[in-house]
Amino acid sequence: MPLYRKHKSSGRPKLPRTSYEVLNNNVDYGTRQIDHYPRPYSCQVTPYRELDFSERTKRAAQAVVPFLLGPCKAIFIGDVATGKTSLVHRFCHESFEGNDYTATIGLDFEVERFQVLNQAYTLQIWDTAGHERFKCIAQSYYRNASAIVVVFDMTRPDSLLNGKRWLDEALRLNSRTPVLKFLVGTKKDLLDDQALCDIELEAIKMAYEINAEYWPVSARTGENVTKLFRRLTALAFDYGVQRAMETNESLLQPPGNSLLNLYFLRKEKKEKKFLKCFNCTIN
Ligand SMILES: Nc1nc2c(ncn2[C@@H]2O[C@H](COP(=O)(O)OP(=O)(O)O)[C@@H](O)[C@H]2O)c(=O)[nH]1
Ligand SMILES: [Mg+2]
Repeated sequence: MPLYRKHKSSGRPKLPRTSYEVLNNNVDYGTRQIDHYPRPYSCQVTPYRELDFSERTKRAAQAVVPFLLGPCKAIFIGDVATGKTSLVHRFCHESFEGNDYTATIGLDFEVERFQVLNQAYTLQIWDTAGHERFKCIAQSYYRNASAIVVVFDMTRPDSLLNGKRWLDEALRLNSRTPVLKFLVGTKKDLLDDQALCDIELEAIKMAYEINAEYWPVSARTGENVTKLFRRLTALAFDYGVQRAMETNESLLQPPGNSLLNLYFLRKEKKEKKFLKCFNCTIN
């Protein structure tokens, strides 16, 4: 039974997303619109220390012509039954199915559309079973990921240790740089304060070791789930725009123009206009 309701309930909402009304718990369901840089769970446990979108990203997003930034591919990895599918399901469908999940067969992906700084941006969320027998799909699963989310079950410390192995494998098969890394502990609702403290100490150590941003979440209650996804999307957008500008990738519609070109073109136009006016006043 969801603890909130959408303002509009007919079918899956289209862009721009409707906002969500929190009814009786303290979970921020947020929207798919991101205007400010979302905060990390802890400023101490993140390698991504920026407090705001980069100036370049902000200027680019103000471009009048909407630009086409490739989607963010976020892959979720970790031991079986750590809660990957539940986490993705909670974010995409705003519900928790309890024990009704069957292990994901092969892989599955969801697409979520965001508006970041008023630019359309797509998040592809790839979820896999993590069974060794699906290793043959691993290559295409890991390839070209902009974000890697290592998921562990906070009630099972062994799944935290295995997380490093999963990440090494993903980094070996994914040559894209930079890649954003998150370490996400699930099932927070099952832990008392002491158990949470104990596992968080280990998780924080691991997060430093693998250079990842740490988040404890619960798919059951929804705690921190939307915050995590909004943070991931904003970071991926920011890094994606900067990467595109550095590599002069084509971002604009119609294809063939680069974001940088747009700036130079607009700057040139402005300068020409200014010259004209200047001439007018002289004449
Ligand atoms: N209490 C609790 N159970 C969870 C949570 N997330 C997942 N589970 C349960 O953990 C089991 C495995 O979850 P699933 O999402 O299938 O794991 P996956 O194999 O990593 O995709 C299921 O029985 C879920 O109901 C959570 O946040 N809290
Ligand atoms: Mg699964």
